[in-house]
Amino acid sequence: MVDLRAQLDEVRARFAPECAHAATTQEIEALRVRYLGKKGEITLVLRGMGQLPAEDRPAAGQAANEAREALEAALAAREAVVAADERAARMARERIDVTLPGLRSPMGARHPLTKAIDEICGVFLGLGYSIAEGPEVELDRYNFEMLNTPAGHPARDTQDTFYVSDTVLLRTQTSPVQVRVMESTRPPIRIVCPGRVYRSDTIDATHSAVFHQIEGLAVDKGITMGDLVGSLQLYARRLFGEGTRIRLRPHHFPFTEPSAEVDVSCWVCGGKGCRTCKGEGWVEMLGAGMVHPKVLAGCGIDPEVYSGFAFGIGVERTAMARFGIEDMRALYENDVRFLVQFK
Ligand code: 2NM
Repeated sequence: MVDLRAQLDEVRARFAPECAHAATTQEIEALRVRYLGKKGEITLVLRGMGQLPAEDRPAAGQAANEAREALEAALAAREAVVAADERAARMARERIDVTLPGLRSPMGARHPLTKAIDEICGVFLGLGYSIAEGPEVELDRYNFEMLNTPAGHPARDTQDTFYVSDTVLLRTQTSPVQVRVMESTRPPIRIVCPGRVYRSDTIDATHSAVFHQIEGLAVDKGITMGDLVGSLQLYARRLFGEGTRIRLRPHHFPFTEPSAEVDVSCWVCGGKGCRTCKGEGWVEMLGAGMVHPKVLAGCGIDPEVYSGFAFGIGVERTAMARFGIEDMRALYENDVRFLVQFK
């Protein structure tokens, strides 16, 4: 009995410094196996119990249990310290600096053509107009026939127009949208029709086969050329500055009578003559006219009762003028270095 207790004390004495120096959870686990495992030191001492007299066994058992519990407690205490140290070391090692600046997504910008469309439409929305849209692949009937542009007219030539079939084409203007609205709506009508149009043009600094137009239309009783001039005057002032003037030169369009080309006084020099207006003092900006009675009648609107004016604005031309862009192709190349200049 005395012998067994001495053995246990000897084991505990060896265990104590080992436990105190165990530096990792693995080392602690190895100690646990070596001292408390199935073939561990304590277990080996307990094997000796069989040789003890029966009356000594309970006390010996109790001593062995005390030793086991003491070792367990020491291991658990050491494990808590080591695990805390390991955790602290790992936290330090895996530390993430959340104050580092992130990766910035560069801010995009609206395309200059979109900006021009929004600005132009905005002026007319402010005058009570609505926006109307329609198909880019159109019937020849809406694009030409109903706009008083009969077969044989030079505009209908395959040299100028992309045909999909004999009767279907890519619209060359957005006026077919206006025809569709006039067909389906009773006056008063006040609409602007922005959109993509197609012409079989050779591409250069001022021409593209795909470009954008905004056409406007006002139809009501008693609409006159004076309304046309006043509306376009207001439009020019809003877009190019309050001092801007307009002038009308007689022209011909099949769908309007009378028709005019409309110039805007140069927004750079104010009309004195400069590089932008090529010394003219005026820059050609749009086409306009009073809707031809045949066009109104074709859409079921009585030209004896109603009259209207219409106009067409080139979006590319306007964007180039407003933003000082010299080559139209820059609008289609989508070079970010160009586009970010119009934030
Ligand atoms: C222009 C010039 C003049 C125009 C005419 C019509 C319609 F449908 F009412 F007949 N829409 N757009 C028009 C008139 C377009 O573009 C240069």
